[in-house]
Amino acid sequence: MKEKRRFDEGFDNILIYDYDQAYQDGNRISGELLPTAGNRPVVSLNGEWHFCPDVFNSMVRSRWFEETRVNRDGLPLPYDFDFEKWDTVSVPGVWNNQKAEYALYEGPGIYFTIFDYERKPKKRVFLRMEAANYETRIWLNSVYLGRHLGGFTPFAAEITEYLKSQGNRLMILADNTRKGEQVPSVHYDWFNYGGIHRGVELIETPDICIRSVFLQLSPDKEQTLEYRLYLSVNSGEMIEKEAEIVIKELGQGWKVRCEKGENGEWKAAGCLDIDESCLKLWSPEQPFLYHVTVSCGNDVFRDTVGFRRITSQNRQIFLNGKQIFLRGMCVHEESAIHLRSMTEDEMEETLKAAKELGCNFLRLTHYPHNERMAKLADRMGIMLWEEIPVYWALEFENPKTMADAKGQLCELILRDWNRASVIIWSVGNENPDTDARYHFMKTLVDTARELDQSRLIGAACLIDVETHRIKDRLLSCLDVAGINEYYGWYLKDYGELRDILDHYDGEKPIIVTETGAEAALGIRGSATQVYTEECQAAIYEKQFEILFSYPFIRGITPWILYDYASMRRANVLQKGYNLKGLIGSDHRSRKLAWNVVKRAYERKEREENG
Ligand code: GCB
Repeated sequence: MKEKRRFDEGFDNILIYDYDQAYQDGNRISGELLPTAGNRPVVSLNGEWHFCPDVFNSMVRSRWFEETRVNRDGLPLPYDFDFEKWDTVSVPGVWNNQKAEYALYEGPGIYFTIFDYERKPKKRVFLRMEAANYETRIWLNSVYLGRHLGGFTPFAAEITEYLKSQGNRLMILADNTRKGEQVPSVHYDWFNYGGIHRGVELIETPDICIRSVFLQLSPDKEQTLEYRLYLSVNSGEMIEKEAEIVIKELGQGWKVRCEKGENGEWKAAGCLDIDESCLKLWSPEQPFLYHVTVSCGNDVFRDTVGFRRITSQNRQIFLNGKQIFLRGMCVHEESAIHLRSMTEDEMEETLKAAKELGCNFLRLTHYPHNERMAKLADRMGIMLWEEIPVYWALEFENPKTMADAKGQLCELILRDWNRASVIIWSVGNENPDTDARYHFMKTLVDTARELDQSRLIGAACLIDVETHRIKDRLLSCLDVAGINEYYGWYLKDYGELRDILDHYDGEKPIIVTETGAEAALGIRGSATQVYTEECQAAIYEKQFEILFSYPFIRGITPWILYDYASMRRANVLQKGYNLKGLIGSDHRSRKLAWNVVKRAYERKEREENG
């Protein structure tokens, strides 16, 4: 056989332009497989991994993953990699704060680890990643498993047939290059942190694996729970045709029948009768969670689920039939120390700060936050708005962009559809109302509705600042109208805001999804001097005075709880930070506006409760 030589096709791709093609299309690793771990015991792969920025895409271009060190005759070849000798970084973690050289790096980065695994007979093993930014490609023992797009949602790949008992070599290429076709695209107002910023784990299941489970009160039928159960079946013939759903605190269990759909997928879906008068409904005042166990064959999936109904009608929002007002704040996923790779303690601190401020609601902007956040919010009684990064200008006419956005939306919904705290799925933020964008967003709204009828669907829309009207066509498809407005800050005439609201003739309740102003911590002065704490506080006072006087405004989430990094903010005070936080980027120091919001929310809560 002809020996592969340097520059021969297939050995080294340095002379080929589209060397990457085989690793681009197809092989999509999606979040459908194990959107949550289902509380199964997992083997964590978190820890120190070897890392190397891959500035010239050598992992793929020069096929480093093959680890070729000798030729066919066993003679040593030169090689340019040293996976297990490279420096290490923490997984999970963003690479930006792990070494000074990585601080502003955007591009592909290679992660490498070695692990042993004690295989048990008849078990399947999955590699599950909670998120990595943005395009992730995985090789195990030199076998390419596929790629995933989207920086904030989980995905899993079955690795059963490639796994060895010792010395498994796992290579993950995480690439945070900003590209036009991506979601978000190239320009946004937050920091593009790189790396495997959430956990990596192995999950073992029997041949029949419960992929995901949806369980929630029927939005329109009383005394009824709706369930959907999706299976991944390894063997051709499935023996078990029944699954069991048990809700511990109700002392009730149901046997349900699994069927093979036309697409060959095993699933079960239907309704369960319950006595609703015995049910403790989930609410911020009573965040009660039930222990749910679902079993099929030998697989067991566990979850803690709160049951509640969220609806909107006649410009109002109702939780369990009771009219509510959403006292909220926007928040990015970024902590003072771990940046985007927040720890559970840091997430809990965020929720505690929101509660102290008087919030019952948070808008998790502008992308899916860590899966632990919604679990904590379930327990702590904070309602959530969850969003995908369909943000500012995107390639709305590009089918790849559509597929990517849809993929991220589905992965978020499958991951969190049992979280009672999540009351609104948002399909995006501030995109101008063009035909292409309308069709794009409408497809996302339809996708969300098809997957989940137990929540409201929203988006943060723009006001028409020329005509002073709220007329984004997308609003007709939504359950709640999110409106971003920065009167007092970017636009100065509060009269225009009143004009806009006086003429609102829509049927949907409005949530003011953004309003606010910047203030550099500790910079004091007069209320008319931009960037002073006084100026920010005065804008908040005025905004609350106006917004609270319109009864169809049923929620407010000002921008934003904490200052956060954004490279497009470079004046002498900002220094790479968006300073619209009520709290500084240290997550401790509060600005004057904190008290304005706290007082306003206390007053609002008293009013709403009569
Ligand atoms: C917006 C965006 C948000 C920005 C904010 C600002 O409208 O939705 O992501 O960061 O304005 O600070 O200007």
